[in-house]
Amino acid sequence: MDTKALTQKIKKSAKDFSFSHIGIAEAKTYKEDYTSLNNWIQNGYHASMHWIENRLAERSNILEYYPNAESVIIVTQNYYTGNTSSSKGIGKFSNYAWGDDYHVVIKKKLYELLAEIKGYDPELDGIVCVDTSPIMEKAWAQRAGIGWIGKHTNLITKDIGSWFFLGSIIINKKLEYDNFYEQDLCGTCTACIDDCPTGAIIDAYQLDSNKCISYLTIEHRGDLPDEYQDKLDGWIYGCDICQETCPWNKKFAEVTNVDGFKPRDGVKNKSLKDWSNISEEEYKKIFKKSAVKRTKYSGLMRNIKANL
Ligand code: B12
Ligand code: SF4
Ligand code: SF4
Repeated sequence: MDTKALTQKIKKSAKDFSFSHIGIAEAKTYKEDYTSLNNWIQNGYHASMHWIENRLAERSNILEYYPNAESVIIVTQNYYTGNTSSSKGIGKFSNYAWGDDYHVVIKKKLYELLAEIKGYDPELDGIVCVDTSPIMEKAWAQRAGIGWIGKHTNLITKDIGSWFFLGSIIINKKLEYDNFYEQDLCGTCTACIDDCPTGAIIDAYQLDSNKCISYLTIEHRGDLPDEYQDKLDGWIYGCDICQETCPWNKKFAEVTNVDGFKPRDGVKNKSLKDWSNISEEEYKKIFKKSAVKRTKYSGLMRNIKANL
């Protein structure tokens, strides 16, 4: 099958798995990935996420990670459920964590997609990545023509805003490539920078994880630094403020077609006081196969206490 026909078949298959967007970029070394990631690490903006610096070489050069890589197929999966947890006294969870663990949901679809496209060419091989693989997913999505990286540092699309996850399949076959997304449609807006309660977006397109509530409530281990103890603003897992305030989401957000992302029983509208009384057993039951497991029971209890 020629490159054009293979590309078309892959795009058609991805659409059948009802991803919101699909784009394809050429897998090669982009020196700017090393420069931006290395600068970010040198400034200490990765905080205690040493797993980022440990795989700097692979993360900033796809050929170090997967030497046979020729093409990166990027998809987006909308997770917006239309729910927010904004009432006072309620424990707030980021939209993305209301339901089933997205790593599992998206990987399952991508493995099925990979199996299908392997059928188009006996020599085609590839790997599936969702979040945890050492690649810079937002940069690849911009190269694959899907959208632009906003000032809050998340990828935004013109049609549905930014409430989506990114996933990819790296394959060993050349395809036809989409054009880099050149436009930056943030314009003069600075809403995300202005509304971030901790000043974590230290400059446009620059996030200092040390100050970010998402980092503090999910990735940080041990006690919260003193200066952030009373700044969590009700968030007990993740933080959505910079996305909630973004005009692209206010105008264009669409509700997801994945039922599994909708809020589970017992997660929505629970007061901080009720959260503070849940046992480890209850925690395990409520968050079975949920991304919230990442912060562990002790981390969630720490976050709840800081908000009381
Ligand atoms: C580490 C990480 C975090 C860290 C650091 C965030 C960050 N900005 O990097 C923490 C824990 C804080 C975090 C939080 C969140 N994360 Co996160 N995270 C990642 C992860 C694993 C790596 C990101 C990375 O490489 N960072 C390194 C630095 C160098 O990149 P950077 O901030 O993007 O900054 C550079 C670029 O902006 C670059 N740049 C590139 N292009 C351009 C263009 C211009 C014009 C300019 C000026 C700069 C620029 O310059 C900057 C560095 O100098 C990715 C998954 C993956 N494998 O990629 C998910 C990922 C980025 N996270 C995701 C999500 C959903 C979130 C949260 C929304 C979750 C939540 N609600 O709590 C928050 C959002 C916080 C925020 N404002 O960014 C999604 C984003 C989807 C999307 N629409 O973009 C991803 C892609 C996971 C996934 N598979 O879906 N995350
Ligand atoms: S996730 Fe919250 S704390 Fe982090 S940059 Fe966005 S608004 Fe600020
Ligand atoms: S809030 Fe404004 S500046 Fe921030 S990402 Fe959205 S459009 Fe860009």
